Amino acid sequence: MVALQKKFSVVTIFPEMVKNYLGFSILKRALEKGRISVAVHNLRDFTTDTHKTVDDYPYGGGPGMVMKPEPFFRAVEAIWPERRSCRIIMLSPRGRVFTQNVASEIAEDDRETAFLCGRYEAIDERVREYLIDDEISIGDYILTGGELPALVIIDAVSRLLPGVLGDDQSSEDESFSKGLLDYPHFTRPEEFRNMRVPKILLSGNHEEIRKWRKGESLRATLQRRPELLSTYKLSDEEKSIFDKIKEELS
Ligand code: 4FN
Repeated sequence: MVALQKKFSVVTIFPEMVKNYLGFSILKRALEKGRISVAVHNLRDFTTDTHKTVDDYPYGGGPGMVMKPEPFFRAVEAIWPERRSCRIIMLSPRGRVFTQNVASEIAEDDRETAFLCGRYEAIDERVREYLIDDEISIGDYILTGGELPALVIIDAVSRLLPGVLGDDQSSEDESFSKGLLDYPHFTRPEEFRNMRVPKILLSGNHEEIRKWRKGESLRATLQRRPELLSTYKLSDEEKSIFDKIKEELS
């Protein structure tokens, strides 16, 4: 039997931060089953001075420290001497924004996926210019480092790989993987503090439930994230459900 493994690596000055997150739940299981592997490398192992220096003052002045280029170059050259076998991603607020489509693109890439994580104020520009294949941002906010973004991407990509999710947690069925927000979900009890579960969900009429959920997905998307609808291709059935929803709301 052949089970494919997706290889990730992370280069960071805080390897324990990354390893700890991977020790729980679905990613822990994926690692145990060998569906993914994550090699975490300490950037300080690739310094050459006795103090293991990874940062220095910015040329031109200004606040904060800049990560030196040498440790990143030495790490990449030592870990991936055969550069073509690896997709090196720099996590950075200047990168293209991470979406489900980017997650699929990485999941379908047969190469090992490596992440370079920054800390302090910035990474020396020569790393971006000469060392990386891809530059990705997880969104527009200020962070203290690239470790959480690397974990976000490992998480989103891993759950797309065959055998990582159980049969009852398929990655395809969820509305968002098709580009819409989710419909409302309910579980027992049927009545909780005077709040009832929508009657349709108790009816056992699977066709009506499917249509209700489609309508609720479209309603939530229209009200909360209308920009998602501009890239979503509505089927004929969805168009007619959507027209009714818009009429209700107007
Ligand atoms: N962030 C902004 C503008 C200028 C700087 C930052 C910022 C961590 C090393 C980068 C941030 C956000 C999403 C990596 C932010 C990401 C990072 C990310 C990141 C320390 C230098 C820094 C305009 C976005 C608010 C710090 C905007 N996805 N600098 O956060 O690494 O991957």
